[in-house]
Amino acid sequence: MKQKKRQGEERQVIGNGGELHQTAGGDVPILTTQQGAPVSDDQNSLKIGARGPTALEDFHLREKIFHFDHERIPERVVHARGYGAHGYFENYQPLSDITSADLFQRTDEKTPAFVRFSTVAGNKGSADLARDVRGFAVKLYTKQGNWDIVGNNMPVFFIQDAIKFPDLIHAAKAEPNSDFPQAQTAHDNFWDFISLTPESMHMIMWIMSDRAIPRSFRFMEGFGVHTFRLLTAEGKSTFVKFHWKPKLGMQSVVWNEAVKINGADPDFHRRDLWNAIQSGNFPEWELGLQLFDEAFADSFEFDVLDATKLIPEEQVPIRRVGRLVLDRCVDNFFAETEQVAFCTNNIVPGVDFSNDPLLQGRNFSYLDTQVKRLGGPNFTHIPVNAPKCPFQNFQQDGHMAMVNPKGRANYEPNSWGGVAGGPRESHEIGFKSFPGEEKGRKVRERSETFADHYSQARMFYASQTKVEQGHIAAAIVFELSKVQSAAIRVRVVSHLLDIDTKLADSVATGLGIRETVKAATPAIEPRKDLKPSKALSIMRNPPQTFAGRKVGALVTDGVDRSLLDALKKALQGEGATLELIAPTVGGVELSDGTRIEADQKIGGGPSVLYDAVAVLPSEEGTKLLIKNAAARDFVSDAFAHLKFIAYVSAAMPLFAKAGIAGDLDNGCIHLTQAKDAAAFVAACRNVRQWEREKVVTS
Ligand code: HDE
Repeated sequence: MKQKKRQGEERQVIGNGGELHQTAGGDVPILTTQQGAPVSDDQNSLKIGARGPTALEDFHLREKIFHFDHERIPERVVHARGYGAHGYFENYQPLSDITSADLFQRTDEKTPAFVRFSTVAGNKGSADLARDVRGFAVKLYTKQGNWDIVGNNMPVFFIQDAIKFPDLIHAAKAEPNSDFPQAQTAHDNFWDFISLTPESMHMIMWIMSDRAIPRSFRFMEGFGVHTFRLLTAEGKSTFVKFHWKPKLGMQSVVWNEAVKINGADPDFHRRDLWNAIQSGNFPEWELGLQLFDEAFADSFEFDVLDATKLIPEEQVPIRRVGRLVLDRCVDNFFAETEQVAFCTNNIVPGVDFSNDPLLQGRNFSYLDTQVKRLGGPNFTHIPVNAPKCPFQNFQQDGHMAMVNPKGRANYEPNSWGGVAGGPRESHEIGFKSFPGEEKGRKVRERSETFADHYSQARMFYASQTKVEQGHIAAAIVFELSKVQSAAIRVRVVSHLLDIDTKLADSVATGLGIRETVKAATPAIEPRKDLKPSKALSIMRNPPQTFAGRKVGALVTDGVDRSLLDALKKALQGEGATLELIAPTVGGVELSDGTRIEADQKIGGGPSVLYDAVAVLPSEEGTKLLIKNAAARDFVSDAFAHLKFIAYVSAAMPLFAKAGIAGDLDNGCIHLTQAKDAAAFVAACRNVRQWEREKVVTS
């Protein structure tokens, strides 16, 4: 069967669209220099005699090496590692009663979008499963300009004032003398800063929770974090917080799994996004708005301008207004994902900023950082950054100017009249800021309304299931166990005491702290009356589907064909996929004598790469597998990571050798006939067998 060409398999010739008049045979174009001169020999530089010196006039050699020398641009100072894709936002209903933003005015209107997901601390080549916040940056190419919602997968942030951002990031990244650890906050500098910055405590609960190790981008929520404004055509303002809700639900990995995925497939998240899009399973999120007015803002327990606080969905429900679909991978990573320039200051008529001091600082930072990264003021001309609506103004020249305006008028006012005079402002259509009244002394102060640092940290912790609370404690213990200074470890525990004494106790025990730790003195007494919010827990919002997930089947020669077919069919019906892991990638012979190729060799496809596993060897095959350490790890890790496991009787000796035969539980489903495959897939909807955690961590 002829395979459909996947994106990226075709090659496009760069150029001004002229005819390809010279070919190297068939459709193959002739190699040229950047100037278009055909190249006769790309294997040898020009020399004076075969063993002589290289001639300076070898313009092809010089151009090729010069260009190579300049291939790198500065990586992003934060969010260096990221992955992007194209798609669209589809608006459900006109929202003209709350905003005049053009993209929200018409039913079912699609607005092109580009999204980049990222980690924060690691460099461009770091691994995907770092414990970290994920960036969730969305560029919407609206008909009235580009609107960037540069958000994260957590609704709060570490700090309240932009002036602390360089300190936070310096502390979080590798220590400057040693340049390690890479992409990890488990080191002294980070926890030193955190332990001296109580405003970070709410975010610390998030970052130590399973939200910081998502299964992939497709299973994360996104948040605009700050409070923004929406404005109607009449100038009426409503405060808003932006949310992205994943269609497949939320899912995370467990920590031990994350550590192993980083070794087995450091590109796990980007590969997942790429594969999902390439296979036509387009990732999707709904845009949710939390809308509230000044009266609510005044009555809310915390300041809506404080980015270390969230507004519980139970207090201000989320209105879902449209969906974001990612349906196209990039053609070129550098041109699109690396060069995309998100700026919080890119907003459109109908949206406005709030006075959140973090947001105000960001509005300076993003524009500035793009000039550094992309080399000049014309980064807006790069295709991924250019608006898809007409744009015209009197800005000109500079490095790499691609679209200087034509004509004489390059200033305004001018008297050249009509089209020759160039564009003019429009009070009716143009962007208008909310005319809020501002007054006050010029001060360097933190508002008293920002002083509560523990109440919402407690609320977040209280909103988690016991299992999730256990993960938070374990993560803090893990990180602080890497911190060499005992004083820092104790200082962190002193803050935990203000959040939850049981949490503080379990961390202190996990760290082996024997002294009595005194609670840190809070700036104001933390509240104990905040109700837990169900929406904050991943486990309290189960996906109820196994769609978009992947099962790994460990197979050998002699694997039962009818079981394998039944499994494949059941997974297909659910919208999930199956990969085969075999002794060689060449594949195996099925019970009926047919051959089937494998996707992975044992060892190359460890069970951490799958959401659930099936262990389907023949009796003969099992005899080989029990001698193979990677095969034993495959099953013991799947068990330890609480995965659902389908198995055949023939696999029992492997389980015995891996030390789990006596522990098999409800999450381990015995496949004896084809219809058992459906029961396995139904069980997989729960994603993990959480009850097993007691057995594997005791
Ligand atoms: Fe960023 N941030 N940030 N940030 N941020 C950058 O801009 C900054 C903050 C976020 O995929 C930089 O283009 C300051 C909060 C994302 O390209 C830089 C402050 C949130 C991305 C910058 C913050 C974010 C960035 C580095 C404190 C969540 C990646 C490269 C005031 C709401 C965008 C770049 C992409 C990137 C500055 C805090 C999200 C240096 C000064 C809060 C998703 O400009």
